[in-house]
Amino acid sequence: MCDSKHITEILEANKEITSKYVHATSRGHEAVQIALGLNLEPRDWVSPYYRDDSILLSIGMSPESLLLQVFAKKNDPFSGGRTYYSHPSLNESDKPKIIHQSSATGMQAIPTTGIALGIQYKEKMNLFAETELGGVVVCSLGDASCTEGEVSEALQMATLKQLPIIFFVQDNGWDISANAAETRAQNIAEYCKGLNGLEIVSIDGSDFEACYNELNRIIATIRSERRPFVFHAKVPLLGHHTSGVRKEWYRDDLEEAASQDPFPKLKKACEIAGIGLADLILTESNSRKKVEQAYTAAIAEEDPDPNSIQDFIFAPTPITEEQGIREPKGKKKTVMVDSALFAVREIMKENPEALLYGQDVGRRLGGVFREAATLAEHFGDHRVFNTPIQEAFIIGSTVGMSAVGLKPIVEVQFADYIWPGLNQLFTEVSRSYYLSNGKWPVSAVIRVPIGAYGSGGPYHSSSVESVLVNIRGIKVVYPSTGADLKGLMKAAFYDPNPVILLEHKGLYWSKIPGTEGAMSIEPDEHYVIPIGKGRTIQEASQDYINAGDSVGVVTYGRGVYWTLEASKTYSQQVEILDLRSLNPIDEEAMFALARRHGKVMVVSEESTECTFGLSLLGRIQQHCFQFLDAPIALIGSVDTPAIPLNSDLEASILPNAQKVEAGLRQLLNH
Ligand SMILES: Cc1ncc(C[n+]2csc(CCOP(=O)(O)OP(=O)(O)O)c2C)c(N)n1
Ligand SMILES: [Mg+2]
Repeated sequence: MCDSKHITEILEANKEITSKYVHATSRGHEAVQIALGLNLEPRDWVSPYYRDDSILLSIGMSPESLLLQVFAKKNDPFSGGRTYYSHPSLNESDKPKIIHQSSATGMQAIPTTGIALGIQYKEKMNLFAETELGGVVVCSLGDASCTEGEVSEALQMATLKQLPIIFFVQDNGWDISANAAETRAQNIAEYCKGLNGLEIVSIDGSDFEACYNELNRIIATIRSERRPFVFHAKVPLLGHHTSGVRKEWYRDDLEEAASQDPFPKLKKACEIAGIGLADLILTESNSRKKVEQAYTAAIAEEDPDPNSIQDFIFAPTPITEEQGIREPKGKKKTVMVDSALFAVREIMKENPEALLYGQDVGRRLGGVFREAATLAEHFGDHRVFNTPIQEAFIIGSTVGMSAVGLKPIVEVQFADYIWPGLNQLFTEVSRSYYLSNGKWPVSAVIRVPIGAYGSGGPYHSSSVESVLVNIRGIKVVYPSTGADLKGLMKAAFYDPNPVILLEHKGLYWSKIPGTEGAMSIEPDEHYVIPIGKGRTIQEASQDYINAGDSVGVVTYGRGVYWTLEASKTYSQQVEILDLRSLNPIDEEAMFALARRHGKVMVVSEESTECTFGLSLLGRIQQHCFQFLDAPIALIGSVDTPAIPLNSDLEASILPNAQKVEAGLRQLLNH
């Protein structure tokens, strides 16, 4: 507690220097944080938030290691200078583990509950070593963050599934400058009363001994009973909200807060317990010296190397080449949706760490497209299960699942409903590997049925790839055939990074005339396609190419079929490249195509404004300008906020073979 207090004091005394990078400290919250940290073991997991530096000290981090983060130094043990003070990520064998912690308040609740879900699964499947059994997960939250929607999703799941987790809430009554009276109708203990099966404990968080004993009891209970708790601690906030937001600007309760300072309370308790004053004074002065030395040492450390900025964007994947048999002999063609089903079945058979969850994927239905049919029967309800309507949980929980060594395959029911999960995808999933400086890649396969088909209407038809490819740190694939879907699904599974699999619903059964090509002979079980490799679907004849009378089309998804149909008129003149992966992208194949033909068309189902398709035009122009003989054409949907329901309206908005054909004609005539 001395170390923690002295860190706050030294940062404050040197604020001109230390507030170069924003930071917050635990001053006032120390007692309950240390009570927690001292009760945790290496088999446990904790997600501290930005005010939890006392948790970090009490699990064994040294003041110097923390101060390295204040100055964003190279040897900051959490992120190597990439993220702020007290935003930990830790994977050391002698301490509780910490997944990457973002700054977004409350957003750690879902990834952390994902850890607990993963632990429960591993216990059921006997996948744990003896020493890992009985681990407890702690999700630390500020009181104000508890009003956020995602926290409710996490509480719901933790309670529903009876997970071994503590929601550890430090209630200082403040949400920066907004107070409890204006931001909540009740505190978290009152709020959680309606959750059946969640035990709630409220406590004075400034009383170290009471907190220690209670947490000791709760943790022992969870180790044997495997069920969730809310631990609600009332605490005073004694320091500033952060280095940048100063308490004297708006706080009206400073005197009252000071009266609850846990530091003199602990000192008094020590005295009562018989620790001599001289010992206490010595402890304090030793701590002050230690923190001063740590401060001086940390400030003198090296900054990170600017050449390292591209380290840890993606973890290396073992799948770098196409392998296995794409078209085994003697097999009949299957529809695309079945290729996906067979791929998942093979994956789950081979890998006990694989599990599948999402809405309606469980036993009763097996997915609204029957894309997971029979999987629950095959593998059991613990491996294939329904979730509530919680896209944020579905996506964000993969962070925790992956951290405990599992390989989750999850599903968002329709691309139109990925938005509630987008926050987790951006804030947590995509940045975990980069901001933890390579400690926590997130291995997840996220299946997303996408695209317009058969009057799906405005909420079941959208294309969303432009938004997804803008999120760096995730891979995005968009296969157009069953064989590609199977090969890419396998590659996604063995990839240590998050991969979004966009699966066009109109291609699932090849019911749309002209999309029969999406059906394919099912590749064998070893078949994999490296992510980032396109495929030539159709070649042009060399004579036309030599005569400068050919076009190269770059497309993906349903665009492949519009282009195939349109190019019937110009047989031999049109080469089609199916990208298959949208991030990373096969630039090499795309640029070679542009150089070969000099005339290029991009076809996509999205609109032509501010889209991925438009960005392809930019890339090709940037790299192949001197080879181009005509402006690059872009065929996409008419630019509207949604796809209307009426079938004529839908058809008018979407590209089609005629539109592509007209574009090809124009290009060839240029
Ligand atoms: C999602 C999100 N919205 C807004 C912010 C800005 N912000 C940072 S701290 C904070 C208040 C959080 O209060 P609380 O959870 O009670 O924690 P405390 O700082 O009081 O310990 C806000 C609004 C943020 N970091 N994340
Ligand atoms: Mg607060």
